[in-house]
Amino acid sequence: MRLETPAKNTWCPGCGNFGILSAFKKVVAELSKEIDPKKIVICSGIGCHGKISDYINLSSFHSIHGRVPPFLEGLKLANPELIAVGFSGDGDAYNEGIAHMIHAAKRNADITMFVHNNGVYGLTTGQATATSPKGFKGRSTPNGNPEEPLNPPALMLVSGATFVARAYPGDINHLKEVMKAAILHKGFSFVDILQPCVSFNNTWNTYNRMVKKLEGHDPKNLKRALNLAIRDELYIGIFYQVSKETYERALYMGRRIDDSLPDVNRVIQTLI
Ligand SMILES: Cc1ncc(C[n+]2csc(CCOP(=O)(O)OP(=O)(O)O)c2C)c(N)n1
Ligand code: SF4
Ligand SMILES: [Mg+2]
Repeated sequence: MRLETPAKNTWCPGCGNFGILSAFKKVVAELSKEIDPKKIVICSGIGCHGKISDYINLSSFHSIHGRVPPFLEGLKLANPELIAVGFSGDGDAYNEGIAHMIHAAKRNADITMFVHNNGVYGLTTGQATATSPKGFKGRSTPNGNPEEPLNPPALMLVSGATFVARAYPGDINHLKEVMKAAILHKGFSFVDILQPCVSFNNTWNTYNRMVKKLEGHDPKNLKRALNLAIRDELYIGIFYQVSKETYERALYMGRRIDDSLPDVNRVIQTLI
């Protein structure tokens, strides 16, 4: 299947989004050997990251700012057979839509969220977001950001996410493996992707120096996962992965007969 689209790519040369797109295309190509790609539905938020849905030939939606999780949750409830994959920005996921992220994690919705975390509102040209470092100078913080940044993996861990990882487009093969594992995970999977924005927050050199691949880590232990998330070293890999009943299963309370493609009306009937 051809994954390219005719859309002109308008990301800045050198943007970390290229690596994310490239890794995701590799994941889709690998999954297509086992899964019909027509079952993969992607949804992106508002921002530079959001253009990814124009650049890959899959069923796709461009949602409103911060609303990727509830969109995918609805999609998944209507048709649990679909594989629901979200792309969001740090402003999109950790500012505008943070409540949706927390509740999707809490209810273990069977969706995947990839967050292009560039620590800045990129499309609107450089305002500070929840993950901008303290002291960050941008359009909204000319004298330096007075706030400490949020820690997304730690937040998602305590919110109930059953798959939490960090990855980096400077290592596309590793990113591809993490993205694939996240998509294959049953339940809420979250990957914070350290995405350099060459125009407004160029972190390539810092990340190349600081990023360390996780080795020999047991992802079933929540306390160890939290310990990794709060450390100064930037570990990449799967911090946490456990199996737990998904929101969709719990909601249908076993009333659905099997996992085959449901007739939407029949599913709605089970809820009434
Ligand atoms: C409700 C709402 N608020 C604000 C905006 C303006 N807006 C458009 S893109 C954007 C920045 C997005 O930043 P981020 O989610 O980090 O994505 P990036 O551009 O960095 O990929 C903002 C604030 C909007 N479109 N909708
Ligand atoms: S502004 Fe930043 S995030 Fe947006 S395309 Fe350019 S480098 Fe990428
Ligand atoms: Mg951003």
